[in-house]
Amino acid sequence: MVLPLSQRKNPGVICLFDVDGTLTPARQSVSPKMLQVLKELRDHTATGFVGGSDLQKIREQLQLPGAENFLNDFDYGFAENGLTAYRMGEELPSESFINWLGEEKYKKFIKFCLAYISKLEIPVMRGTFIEFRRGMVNVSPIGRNATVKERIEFQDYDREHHIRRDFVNVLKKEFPDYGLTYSIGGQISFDVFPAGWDKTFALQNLKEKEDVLPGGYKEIHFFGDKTFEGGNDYEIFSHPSVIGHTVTSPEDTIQQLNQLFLQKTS
Ligand code: M1P
Repeated sequence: MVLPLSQRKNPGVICLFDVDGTLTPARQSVSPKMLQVLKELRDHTATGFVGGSDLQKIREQLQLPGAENFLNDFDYGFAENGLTAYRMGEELPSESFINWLGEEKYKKFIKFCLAYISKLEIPVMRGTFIEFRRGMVNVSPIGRNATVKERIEFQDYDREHHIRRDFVNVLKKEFPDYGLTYSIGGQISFDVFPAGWDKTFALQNLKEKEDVLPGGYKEIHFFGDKTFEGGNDYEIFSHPSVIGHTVTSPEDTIQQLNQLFLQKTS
């Protein structure tokens, strides 16, 4: 049974988690051990995930085959940096990237990206170079259809040749007045969204009524692996209301939770 927020061992404390590299290996499934730790943690604090990917992809990663709706395993679920938001399994109102930017500006931007990608010289190109999402657009020079092996190879290639970094710099110069933020969060792509629509966007949904959680949240912890400047966890990690924790892998996340909240040695 899930305890009401006010009856957790540390009421007013919440732990938020990035998904890729923090709760799961990049684009892979969560382990049963991680799910067990998160379940135990929920007796101590409120919990939530804050992923850059859309809900469908996060579901593929956090919901094991045959399991019930994974949104019920967390108090809050934030996909696309919080543009899609759930509280206690119920969807909250959301925003959209296309409404914010407008069709004409969006088309100009996409055409430029596709033209730029068409001129790239990289070892492998697959399909789905641009993915349109509710709260952002995701741009991938190799294409989102790349296999796990091709992803890793691209990531290594990109570390040496800075394909994504250079692409982002060109976009910043080409569209200086668009008010966009670029975030290299994963292995093969970067996310583009309105300035301020980074993971801090999710924080506005953490306001609880006095009768549900007297005094609201006093400590917001965030765990992420891309907490460096330019990484997609950086803004929420360094937000003044947030206590940020950098992790190196899902195993490290478990270890830190054991030390901080579960009083276990792993
Ligand atoms: O959650 C981190 C990133 O995961 C994916 O990135 P990639 O496919 O490049 O590994 C994407 O879903 C991206 O939007 C997200 O930020």
